[in-house]
Amino acid sequence: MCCLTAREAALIVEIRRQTRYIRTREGPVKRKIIVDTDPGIDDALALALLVKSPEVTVHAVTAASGNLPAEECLKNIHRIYGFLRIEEKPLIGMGPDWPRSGEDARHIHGKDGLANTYLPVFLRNAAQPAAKLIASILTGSAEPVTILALAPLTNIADALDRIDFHTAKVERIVLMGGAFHVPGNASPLGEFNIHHDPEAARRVINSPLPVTIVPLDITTRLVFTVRDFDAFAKCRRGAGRLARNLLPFYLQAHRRYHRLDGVHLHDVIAAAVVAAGDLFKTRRVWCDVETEGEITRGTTVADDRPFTPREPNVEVVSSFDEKALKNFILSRLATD
Ligand SMILES: [Ca+2]
Repeated sequence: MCCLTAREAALIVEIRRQTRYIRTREGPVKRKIIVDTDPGIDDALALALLVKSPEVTVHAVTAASGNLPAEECLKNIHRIYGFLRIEEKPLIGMGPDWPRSGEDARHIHGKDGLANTYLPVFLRNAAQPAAKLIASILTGSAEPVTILALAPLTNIADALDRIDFHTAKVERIVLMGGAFHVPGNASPLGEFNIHHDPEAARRVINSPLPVTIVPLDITTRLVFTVRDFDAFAKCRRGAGRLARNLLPFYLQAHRRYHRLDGVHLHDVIAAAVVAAGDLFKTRRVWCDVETEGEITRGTTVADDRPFTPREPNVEVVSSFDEKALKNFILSRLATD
């Protein structure tokens, strides 16, 4: 540029700046997402998969009470982001710190929620109230936002109470929860996330927003075995190392409590629905949550009658390409 005038050089810099901008604008659109989560081993791997997925931008992560009280889940969010060495942190929120059902899932996820690894908490930034944070993002965002709910729906329901459905920028809510034609994992028919706060689940499912449900019927269809864990054998850091650290404990818990020689990565599959939707098929159905039953409180009911008078109110993931999905998940996680 030594032969150019200052004005010509400035013009070239401006053209290059605009060219970069245009390329960015013309590239694949990144989906902006909020993750509400209660880490949790499968939550941790879902977050790892999302930060390794160029299809999405994790704009905010909020902690919900579920597998552990929200304050401990918040600590685990910081542990996960610290372990993954993610410099660009999302906005962080935390919900009410009291499990409504009084039951946690430390027997599946470990006393610390992360396989008793007690990873260091590298950094803590102040958490905002989850419902308020979610509502402010949905209200103020220029582009549509996808909510990925990986925990009991307390925070999401409270956030929906704070927004105007006509103006809020919600692309859809993808929630891991419910069991329609398989046994529950928190009661005979109840799936943990719905069973933990049935009233919140009912409010979300019956909201006018688009809701996609990823039920146990789907997440238990894909089993990851020790042989699959070989994909992480050479990972020394990052997502693959996190998987190596967490999965042996998770496997033992599945052997002990589910009589399964492998693991179900429920929340990872829900994350894949957001990052790689082409791998899944869905069906429209009417669904609601039982909040009264003596034995069935916290269960999801779908009206699958061929001539039901009810209008569908949700989309339920109904099938997926098993081989492609497993390859997608393992390849995204098996990275440093
Ligand atoms: Ca979870």
